[in-house]
Amino acid sequence: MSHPLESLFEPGQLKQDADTCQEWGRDWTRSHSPRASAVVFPESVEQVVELVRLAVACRIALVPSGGRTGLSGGAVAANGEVVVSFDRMNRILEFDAADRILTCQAGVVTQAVQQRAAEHGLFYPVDFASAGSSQIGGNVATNAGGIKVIRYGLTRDWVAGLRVVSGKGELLDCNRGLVKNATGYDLRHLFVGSEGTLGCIVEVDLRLAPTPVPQSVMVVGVNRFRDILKVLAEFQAALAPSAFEFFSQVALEKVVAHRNMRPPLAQPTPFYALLEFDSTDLAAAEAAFARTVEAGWVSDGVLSHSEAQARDLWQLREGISESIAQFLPYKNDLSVRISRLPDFLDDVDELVAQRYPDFEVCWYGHIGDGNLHLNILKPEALSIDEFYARCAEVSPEIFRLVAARGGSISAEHGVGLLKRDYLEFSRSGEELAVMAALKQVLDPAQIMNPGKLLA
Ligand code: 2HG
Ligand code: ZN
Repeated sequence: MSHPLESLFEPGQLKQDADTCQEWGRDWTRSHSPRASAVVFPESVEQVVELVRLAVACRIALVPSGGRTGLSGGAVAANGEVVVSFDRMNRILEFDAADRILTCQAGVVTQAVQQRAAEHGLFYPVDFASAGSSQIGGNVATNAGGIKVIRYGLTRDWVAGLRVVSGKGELLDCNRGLVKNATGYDLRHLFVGSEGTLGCIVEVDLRLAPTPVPQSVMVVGVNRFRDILKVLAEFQAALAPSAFEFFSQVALEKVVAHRNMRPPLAQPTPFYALLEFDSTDLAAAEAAFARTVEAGWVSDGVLSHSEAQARDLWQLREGISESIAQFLPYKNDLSVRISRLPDFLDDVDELVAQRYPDFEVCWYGHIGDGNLHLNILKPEALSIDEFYARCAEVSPEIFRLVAARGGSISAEHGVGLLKRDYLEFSRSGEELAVMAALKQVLDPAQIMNPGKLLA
């Protein structure tokens, strides 16, 4: 069947078969069924410009799509949209040693950037479990965070420049890799985290960091939720961790079973904290560990003595999401300021125990950033629809707790389809109106990822 966009593409660059539409029409979420009408694979910036212009003229909705590892449905084409895949715009274009900037197309996989940085003796610090398939354009569109935010910040902090095609088909060259640029609104940051609703990110200039010294990893057992934050404070007073993660015993059991691993400590504890730090700070870390044991916060701990051991310990945290996927979890990705975490944790814990007495609840996350991943696992006996409906009933109650402490209902996974109708818990009416007005300027035909982020 011919397609209005066909004239722009070579054969094989536009696909309409059911398998492709199914595969490229969804991300890692499973709550919405994909219903893409076609998938296009542009190969150049010019093609993206032409594509957007024609889509505006024909009123065709577009869903920009990266590695499709998202967890909020931001890249799901559920309403007959055309998916714009960046899989074929996957070249690293340039490296400038003086600027320490790597320029790449949007479809470059995160791990390829990390590897190329290492080849130049430098370091790309944004990292997470899906780095092997997520793409830079998607990372920028969602301002991806991950496991080293406590030291290195989010994707936003490493974007030195962006080339984007707005929803009107204009090519915008934002910031051009400058360190200093006080010439008005920084449009680059408007596109970071815009989830494909303002245009397509086509090229990115990424800043690279100096390579850190080798890192050590420590996993400690913690009996009480609140004490995890005391442990964090103790270690932060002694050194600068590059990661401070936590997970619960439930989470540990799932990952250990799924990956066929041994538990890290001789005795199970309700919670675990995973720390990563410069191995040159080993003595300071050991002393801080001793103090946390003495204070009664930490029961036991294990330290990596090689890179392989460090990787194994990391698996205990990084493998959780994948290991619970089989339980079709209902996901929450919450954040509050660190200072408000202890009370917030108590509130959420109480609510969850009350409202989900019969569900298994799996806690983990980037506790050092104030970010909790709260996953509710589906009991086998319940249908997915029933399960999601029951969880959705509780969501506003959780989000009210988040709002009461000035937190965010989506710390790092984005809004997409899943969190869209709850955005008012984190953003004011005035803010939402400004966001809608900005979208109207950059995407007046409303063809860019409609229905995501904003209703
Ligand atoms: C992680 O931190 C990811 O492991 C996934 O952000 C979180 O699956 C999740 O809820
Ligand atoms: Zn995470």
